[in-house]
Amino acid sequence: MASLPRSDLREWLYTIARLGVYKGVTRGLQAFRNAAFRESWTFFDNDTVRNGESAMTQLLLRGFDIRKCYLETSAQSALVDVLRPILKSAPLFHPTTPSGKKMSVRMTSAGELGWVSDKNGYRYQGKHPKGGVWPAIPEEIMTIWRDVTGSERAPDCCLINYYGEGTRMGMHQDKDEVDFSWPVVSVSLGDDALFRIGNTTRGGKTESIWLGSGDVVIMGGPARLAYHGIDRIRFGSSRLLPKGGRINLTLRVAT
Ligand SMILES: O=C(O)CCC(=O)C(=O)O
Repeated sequence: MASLPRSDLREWLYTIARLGVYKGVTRGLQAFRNAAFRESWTFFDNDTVRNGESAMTQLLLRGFDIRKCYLETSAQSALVDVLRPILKSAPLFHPTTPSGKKMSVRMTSAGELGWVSDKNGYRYQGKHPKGGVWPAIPEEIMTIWRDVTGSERAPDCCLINYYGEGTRMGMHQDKDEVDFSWPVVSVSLGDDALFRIGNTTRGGKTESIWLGSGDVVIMGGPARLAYHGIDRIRFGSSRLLPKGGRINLTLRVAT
């Protein structure tokens, strides 16, 4: 077997060392960023429940009640399965803002009402833009609402957002509902997303947190009318959705 010339060997060792330093620096930066975010998080007592594959952790960031790893992988896959027929009967569409700008995410809804946006404004309506009624909200999704809100009042809309590569959602308030005393419950499936949280008025300091597949966020009380948005997704970070990307469900009491 031919031996590697000394100069090639040196080159290899040098490359490996450089990769090691790069990895170390990246990990350090990530740890620093997590520590900086954590300063403003409130962790609950007994907040971590080991369930064999992940740890459910509950934390509070500016009133946003964030349940990390709320859904195990099998429950996430089961949700994707129940969403398939919904997406077939109420296909995703690209909404436009009232000023005519096309949103980068695609959307559809389940429930008595669906959220739509076009030149006539942001609103809830009883029919898909193509004309059909919205499919019912599956029981698997209702169960999450009941568990995290403890409320018997059912949501009448489950907005389904699909984030493909390079998509985002600008900072906004959810304020097309009639009664803001009901929370909005968000469920993340698929790729990681950088969720930004602001204030109840536009502008000011914001904070961000990565949401992963299976995370649930409850936006109620002081957080109900806080600005929030998705800056970007890490396309391909999860293998839950066959074609990649991220699905976000938001359960809302619209009327
Ligand atoms: O995708 C998300 O996590 C947030 C979605 C959202 O803000 C909305 O649908 O109003």
